[in-house]
Amino acid sequence: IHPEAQWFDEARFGIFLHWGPYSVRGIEASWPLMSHSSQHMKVEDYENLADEFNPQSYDPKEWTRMAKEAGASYIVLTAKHHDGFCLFDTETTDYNAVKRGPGRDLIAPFVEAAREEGLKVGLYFTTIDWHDPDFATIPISASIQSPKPNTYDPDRWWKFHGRFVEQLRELLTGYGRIDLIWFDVPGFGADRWRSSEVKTMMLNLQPHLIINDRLPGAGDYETPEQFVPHHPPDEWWETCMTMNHQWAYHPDASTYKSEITLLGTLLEIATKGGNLLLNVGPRPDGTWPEEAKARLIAIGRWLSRWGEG
Ligand code: FUL
Repeated sequence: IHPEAQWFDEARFGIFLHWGPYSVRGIEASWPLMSHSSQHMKVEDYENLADEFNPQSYDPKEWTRMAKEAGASYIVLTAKHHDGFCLFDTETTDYNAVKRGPGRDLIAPFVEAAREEGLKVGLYFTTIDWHDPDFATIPISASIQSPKPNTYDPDRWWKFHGRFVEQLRELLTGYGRIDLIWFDVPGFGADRWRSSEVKTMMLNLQPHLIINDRLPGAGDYETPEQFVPHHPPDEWWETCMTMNHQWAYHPDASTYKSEITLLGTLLEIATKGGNLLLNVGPRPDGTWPEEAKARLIAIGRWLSRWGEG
């Protein structure tokens, strides 16, 4: 581990953000593409949400100010979720924020704002890509079968993989310093992802970079999802958790956990030596739900009164 990656050891609290065209409908990120989803949408209808995604009130300085006020030390935004929509400008696909609805790169101002606020910057970047025409070649399991199933063809797989690597290169060269890449969905094993080569490339570009454990075989830390481990790992770990019942924005205020529950979770995790990556699903216009803001303010007040500083 690089000395400049040591911040993660004491990070304790980060804000996770799931935001994309799916936010327009208040549906879960990407999963409505699956036929078994109760929110199921046809691929074409789902992908057309990209044109309706028009975040007029997107103010990443306000986002990072709120994260700071909550007492967080890092912040992680979905650069690309499983639907394949890129919030950043990319040469690899037109299904991105510059070419579609927003008409601009949403990652650049986010990274800048976070850096200015003194937060460590993370980008969520999933391995699977249900938009890429060459990705959907391996039925890993019925639950993450692509909505556009194909039979496995190695040539096509490596074409997809080339774009996957290129997108990572774009993210690690176009936005200055990035502290963390948060991969998602480990599957197929390290060979299929050329994980060690990919990791080497990433560290050549940004030597201090931290990588979570969802790029098979390449991770610096473990990522329990939606629970606090009874017996926490000795090594670095981070629980990621929603405040309500889904990762993406949902208008229902009634499913939010209470302030005291969330604070209790944070304290339990801190006591066990881990970090909490607490999720907010911003609204499609770019603002944060009031319910989420109220909880973050309450956590921030408690931390500034009773926390270490
Ligand atoms: C999961 C994803 O499928 C969810 O949508 C979410 O991004 C969560 C953090 O990881 O595996």
